[in-house]
Amino acid sequence: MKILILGGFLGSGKTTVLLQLAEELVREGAGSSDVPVMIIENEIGEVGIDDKVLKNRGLQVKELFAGCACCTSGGSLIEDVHTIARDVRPTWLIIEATGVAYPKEIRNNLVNNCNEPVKIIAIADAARWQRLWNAMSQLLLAQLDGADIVLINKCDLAEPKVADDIATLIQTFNSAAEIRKISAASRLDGEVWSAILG
Ligand SMILES: Nc1nc2c(ncn2[C@@H]2O[C@H](COP(=O)(O)OP(=O)(O)OP(=O)(O)O)[C@@H](O)[C@H]2O)c(=O)[nH]1
Ligand SMILES: [Mg+2]
Repeated sequence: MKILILGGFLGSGKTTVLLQLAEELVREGAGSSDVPVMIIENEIGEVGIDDKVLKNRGLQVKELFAGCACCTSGGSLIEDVHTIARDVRPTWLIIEATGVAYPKEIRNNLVNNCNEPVKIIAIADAARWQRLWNAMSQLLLAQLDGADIVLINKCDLAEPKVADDIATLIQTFNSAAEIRKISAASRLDGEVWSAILG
């Protein structure tokens, strides 16, 4: 079971990416008897996953609404991950972090408590980057810290130069991260999936 943590500031596009990613994984896993993907949402209530949308397209996605999988204590998250690993063992487990979580801490919790590979996909919001940067640069950077992939999202709403500058800044901060400029509102191309899943 491979674990992906989807992190990034409130409203950056985590759920939008997640929906496309889940569909992609289901498509890839078609024909296999394994459950291709399970999803843990950090928040109950305003969850954007529309199970019916996916199922109406003939896709099977199991969902688990884990409630508050707090990134600092991590207790209920770890329990849920253990349960999923034991009872379902999907090929992929995707965890959408809350918009104020630190994905690196979630990964540390998982790595210390579960024996599964964990990757962080962090999403940056190109449309609101400058405004957020002016108000809370530390939080933005902390949310990108340790990310394996950074998706600079909403590039349809930003000047190309703005997206390039964000990419440069993030690469300086996190030199190991693979960075992709995307617009999750449109269909993402195969290269982005290869970067995430490869
Ligand atoms: N124009 C544009 N809008 C986008 C894009 N990606 C996401 N959005 C919109 O941005 C809003 C927030 O997207 P979500 O996917 O819900 O963001 P989130 O990070 O899951 O939000 P929280 O879970 O509340 O933190 C929604 O209205 C999306 O439709 C994009 O690439 N371009
Ligand atoms: Mg969301």
